[in-house]
Amino acid sequence: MARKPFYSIRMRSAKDSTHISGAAGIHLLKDVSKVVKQYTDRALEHERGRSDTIRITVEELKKSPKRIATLPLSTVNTRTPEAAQKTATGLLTAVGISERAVEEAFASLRSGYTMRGAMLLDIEGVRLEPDLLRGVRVSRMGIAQDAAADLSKRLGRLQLNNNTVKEALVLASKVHKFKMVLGELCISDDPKYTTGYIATRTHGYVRLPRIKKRGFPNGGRAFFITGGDIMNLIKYLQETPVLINSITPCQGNITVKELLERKSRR
Ligand code: WAQ
Ligand code: MG
Repeated sequence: MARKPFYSIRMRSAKDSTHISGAAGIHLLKDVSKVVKQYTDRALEHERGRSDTIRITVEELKKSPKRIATLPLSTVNTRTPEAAQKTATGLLTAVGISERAVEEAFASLRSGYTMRGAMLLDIEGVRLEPDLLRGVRVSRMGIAQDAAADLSKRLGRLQLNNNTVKEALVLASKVHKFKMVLGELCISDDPKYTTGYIATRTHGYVRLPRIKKRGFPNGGRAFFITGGDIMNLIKYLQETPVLINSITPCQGNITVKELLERKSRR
């Protein structure tokens, strides 16, 4: 039983009541104050502006986190927002999500409003989240130290070893462990970060460069959901602690055709 306790650390920050930055992780006691400082610095030095309000929650986990592996990572070298949307649509419809739902998600994510959390859409594109303005924030996920070192090494070979990629992969890996989630679309809210991704259990985490134009300050996430208990899903996303403890392959550029040949692993 002498297992060391873990701590969930979450941060969100705002300026003039507009969301600036958010982050979450699971850490050992010895790293808590270091991480609190890192999160604080991030909120004060963000591309979107210096936060005037920063909320950080540190909480000891009462339950041991569920251990999972990452989704496999790859990149389709899309060159324009239109090409990225077309690729996203091809992959997401391959797992049973309707074209209309994908279109609806793109339209909402490209509108002038950035939500704090993710939208939930059924496969026809009907919005399911109880709070349509806030969305659902995934939290209580992190990566164990050994796995983080392994991931950094693999991403380093692809020149992708940065927090943005690592944190998005951790989040998507937690989300897609829950079988009601069929797919995800993500566009960063950072005006300089123009690479987004889609994720499915079949295709893994697929990066989509130039999904938005440089300088565009809005972004968001959409999770595509199939039948089941929505409140149970939301509880998992927000509350169940999940720790990445192993890394599956990370590769460079891949074609849509190669991805579509991957068999479903549901
Ligand atoms: N739970 C749910 N939704 C979230 C969360 C969360 N914990 N964090 C952010 N979002 C939503 C929110 O609407 C943000 O505006 C939006 O997602 C984008 O968040 O491999 O940086 O943190 O190179 O800006 C993709 C990386 C980066 C692609 C995504 O997202 C790659 C990114 P951001
Ligand atoms: Mg951001």
